[in-house]
Amino acid sequence: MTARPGSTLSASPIALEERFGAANYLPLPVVLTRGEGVYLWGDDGKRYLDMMSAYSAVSFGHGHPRLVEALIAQARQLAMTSRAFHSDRLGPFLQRLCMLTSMDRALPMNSGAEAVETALKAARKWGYTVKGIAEERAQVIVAGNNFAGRTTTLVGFSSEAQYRSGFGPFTPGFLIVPFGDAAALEAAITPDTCAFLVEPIQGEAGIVVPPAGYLRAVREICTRHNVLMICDEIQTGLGRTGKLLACDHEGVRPDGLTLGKALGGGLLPVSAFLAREDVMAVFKPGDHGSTFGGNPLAAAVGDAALQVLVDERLAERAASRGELLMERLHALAHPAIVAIRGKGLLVGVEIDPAFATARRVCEGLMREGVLTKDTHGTVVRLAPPLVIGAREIEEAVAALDRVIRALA
Ligand code: IF1
Repeated sequence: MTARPGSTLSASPIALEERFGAANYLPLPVVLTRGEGVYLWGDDGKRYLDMMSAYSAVSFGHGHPRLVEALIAQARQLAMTSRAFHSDRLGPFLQRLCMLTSMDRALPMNSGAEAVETALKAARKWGYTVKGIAEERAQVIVAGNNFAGRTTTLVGFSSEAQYRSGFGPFTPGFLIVPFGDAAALEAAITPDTCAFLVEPIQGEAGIVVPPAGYLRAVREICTRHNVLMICDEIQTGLGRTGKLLACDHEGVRPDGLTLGKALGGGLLPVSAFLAREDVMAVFKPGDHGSTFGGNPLAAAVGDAALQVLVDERLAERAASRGELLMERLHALAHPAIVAIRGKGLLVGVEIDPAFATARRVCEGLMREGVLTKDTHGTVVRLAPPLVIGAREIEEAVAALDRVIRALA
């Protein structure tokens, strides 16, 4: 069926996606039309509890009034200028970012992948101009089962065959070591190593928490070998794990940090690469950029999001709600649940594949009015907006209990 230009098909939204879109996702069969707080509504009027908050981009809940107000006010005032000029919004946003994270400087971008690409460019140039690595020889070490985004460079060091298949050749200069193994990291470091890029808790890998002390050990090793420790907190940052940053659980300050997702308040893409003075100093005018990076609208919303995060004590809330969620999940004690992992409100429930796929559990949850996503085939992700109440946590776990019993 080929639509003539200008004709509009009266087909359903799903049919239109299937006819005119790319099949790069396999969404659950639900068409969402509205969101408010922790709830989403389908086009059939059914209400759903959002237990994945758009991969942690909606930590503040859907349509947070203070954030929507900041978006509207700024959109009416000034939205886009490019960085060819200053705006009154960028400086205060960068200041708040740095003050909150104790990092020296911040470079604003849009998507998480762009923030990680920025981090890699900074690390390499720091390697050449500060550490003295020979040109074109810089090596970045990454952790197995990482997820850093979908660009060809980033998938080039992914362990996931599907993320790489058909997209080569890939960017050289990356080395994979096992996640959680500080000794393996140290053994892999050479004089050409400029950085170690690591998620403090691996999201896509199935919510994998490293052994206690791992991040402190990495910090010590990187310091001793003059290797930049770069933490990708795009998924774990901004209160998600019960602290402002997941690194805070071990009192570790990285040399570089990437943020994204919730930084945009669940309203628009906002990300940033933050770094130590001498790392960010490698960027000279014209070295790096982005059409939308640091635009006044993004800066205004990002600044408001950081204020809401602090004012509503959402990191602390994620810690206490996360404890309740973990406690209720462990109480299920169902043989189909082989593991429960996570920290704060970033939780993964591993389902025994002999029992059911995580996708089937998510389909069952959808029928129960709870929306979430499976990851890595066997893990059901439970990562609700940080504004979730205790009652909604209880409801979500009760729904999971019903689904697992029904599938038994
Ligand atoms: C998809 C999950 C995956 C990320 C970390 C960078 C990025 C992400 C730690 C890139 C993005 C998203 C991408 C989305 C699925 C989702 C995801 F863990 F959050 F569930 F894939 F691992 N670093 N994660 O998690 O940020 O460019 O997307 O803004 O690609 O299917 P982005």
